[in-house]
Amino acid sequence: MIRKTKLIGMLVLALALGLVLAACAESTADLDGSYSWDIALEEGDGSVQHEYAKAFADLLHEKSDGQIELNIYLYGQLGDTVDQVEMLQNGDIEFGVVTPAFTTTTVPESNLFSLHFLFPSDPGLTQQILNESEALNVDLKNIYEQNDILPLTYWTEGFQQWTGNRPLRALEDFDGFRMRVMASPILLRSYEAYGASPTALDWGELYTGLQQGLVDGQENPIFFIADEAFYEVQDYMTISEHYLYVTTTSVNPDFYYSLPEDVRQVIDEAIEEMKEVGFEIQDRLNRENLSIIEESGTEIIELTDAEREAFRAAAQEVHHFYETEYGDTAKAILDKLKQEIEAAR
Ligand code: 6CS
Repeated sequence: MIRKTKLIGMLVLALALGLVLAACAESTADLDGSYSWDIALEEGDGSVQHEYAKAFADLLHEKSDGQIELNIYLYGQLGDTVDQVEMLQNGDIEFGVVTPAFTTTTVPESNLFSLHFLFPSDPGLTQQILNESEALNVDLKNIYEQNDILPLTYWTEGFQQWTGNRPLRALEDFDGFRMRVMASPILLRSYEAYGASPTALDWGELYTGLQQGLVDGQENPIFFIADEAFYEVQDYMTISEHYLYVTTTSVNPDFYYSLPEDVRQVIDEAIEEMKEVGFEIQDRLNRENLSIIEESGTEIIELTDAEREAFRAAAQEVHHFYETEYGDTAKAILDKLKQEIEAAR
């Protein structure tokens, strides 16, 4: 039989253990109310954005002790990439993974992400710059916010690579080449500078466009070329790494600022943790999917440093175009970002 003092001792121990466990669970917010929000993605099932959104939704759920639900809408379920930007601005959806190429009509300054050979060729270093840059996280963010888009974080989905119906190694190979790009004026300019005839097309029409010969080639990260099976209708892929695909996780600012502070804190913490998680997702999916393209019989071309250098040189006039075309603020943001990039190198 357990003696009374021993029983009291056990109760005290259980109570202390309970207190310790409660302290450990401190990172779970006890929110006053429950929330159901929508996030629109620009990509489909199993993509980098989809894996990112699932991990982000799980984090929000965990951190809020089940009180926050994030509903994921894949590309096409709500509209195309440009429609989704408008929906976010109007507050029809709370969150979006928004790639700057699709915001250039309202925020011309965001064209800077389409500049070729701007960021270092080390993705980890680039992610660090994206995390820390004042030009991006203060100056550009302010302009975005004035246009009803609040980027909470900038993150990369990996290097853009070229695919084509002919090998792409040198500027001459782009002569008259009908290149499909996202709807960003700077992307169009960049391929014009290489001598190509670029066209902006929504990616939902890209497979058919390549198949029917409406366009000759396109650029995207490896995971996307594999996911959307562009390799089936292309014979060559060039590991060109001419710029990193950068996107944002954005919110509607009115929605975000109307939330109680503890709810905003949950979002901010989840966004912070997603920086590393997102980087790992894109790294893994770009590495894993390369074999799908290789095994399809697509010829893979690696550019030498000298070959890349020719494109870097040709892209410089587009940097100057950005500086003169979009006004003093755009120029100031790019100048500051270039200084930050130099310091980080
Ligand atoms: O090329 C595009 O339009 C698409 N590419 C990626 C990697 N994500 C979404 C974007 O719309």
